[in-house]
Amino acid sequence: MSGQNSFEAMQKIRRRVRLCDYLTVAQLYLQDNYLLERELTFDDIKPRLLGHWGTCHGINVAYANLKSFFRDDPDFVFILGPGHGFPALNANLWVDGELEKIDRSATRDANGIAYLCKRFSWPDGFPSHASPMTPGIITEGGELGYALANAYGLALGHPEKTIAVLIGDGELETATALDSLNLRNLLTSEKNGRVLPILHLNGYKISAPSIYARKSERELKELIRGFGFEPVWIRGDKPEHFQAALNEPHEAPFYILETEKGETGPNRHQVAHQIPLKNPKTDKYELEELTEWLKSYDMGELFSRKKGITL
Ligand SMILES: Cc1ncc(C[n+]2csc(CCOP(=O)(O)OP(=O)(O)O)c2C)c(N)n1
Repeated sequence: MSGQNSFEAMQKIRRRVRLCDYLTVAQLYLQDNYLLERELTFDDIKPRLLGHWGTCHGINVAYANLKSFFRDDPDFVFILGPGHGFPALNANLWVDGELEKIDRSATRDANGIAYLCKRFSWPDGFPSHASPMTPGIITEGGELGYALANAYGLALGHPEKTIAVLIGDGELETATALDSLNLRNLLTSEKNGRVLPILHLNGYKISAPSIYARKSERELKELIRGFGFEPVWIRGDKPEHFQAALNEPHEAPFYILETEKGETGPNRHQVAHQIPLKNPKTDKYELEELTEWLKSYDMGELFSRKKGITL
């Protein structure tokens, strides 16, 4: 159950994040030509763009790093607070074959990619937020605040479990999430599992500055210490930093994953909470930007019709 710090392991995490970032963008925008096998046209773009991009890269980073570190632990659980980042979660579940287990059309091949992308935010398809249709989801992911409480609930009486929980910095402004930090005091017994909170400090709640991102590093760390945790800062999306943080021995760690909202996407000067390019169906410059954005992940190196996924 320990992390593998080899160069290959880090490359694998990076490649998985790139693959899931690509699939996230493809779900948000594409209704055809999912692998960019010909030039992207207006017809390839969905008529109604509905979903959340801003939080997704951070989710993909957290998922890939945790998956790599806890890969041998059958009792490891990941809880996602920002359920609006559903295309990222769905991409990861598709990559792992979890989606296919409950939905036979979600095969890990080109047909499955078409199915995943076309049906995201589509009538009778996947909703735009995590929902009980999603493997492993027990509550609707549209309402922020309950992730940490759910994590402690799951840990109760389950000493074998390790539960990592990603909490948005906007989410931590809800009374429910903030007060759930006190639950640590109730679960110190060895009869319970371990909860690993990860604050996703991407700076914004929708597109306004989050309170926690405007505190100084020292003030935020003091706040976290006040709840009895040891703050462990993870700067940026480099797997080396994430894996090093997971490898540090701490009694009660509270990870702070600092990313830039909308990272790896366009329009980085604006805060891209939902759809960063709004008109690629009608604006040829935006279509070009979307093409460049999708190409930046070099999907051809990560997936081919013949070989499938190569991580
Ligand atoms: C209880 C609740 N209040 C408000 C909302 C509306 N809402 C959706 S996303 C969001 C911002 C979330 O910010 P954050 O937790 O920082 O996530 P991220 O920035 O990573 O998207 C808000 C306020 C909600 N979903 N649930």
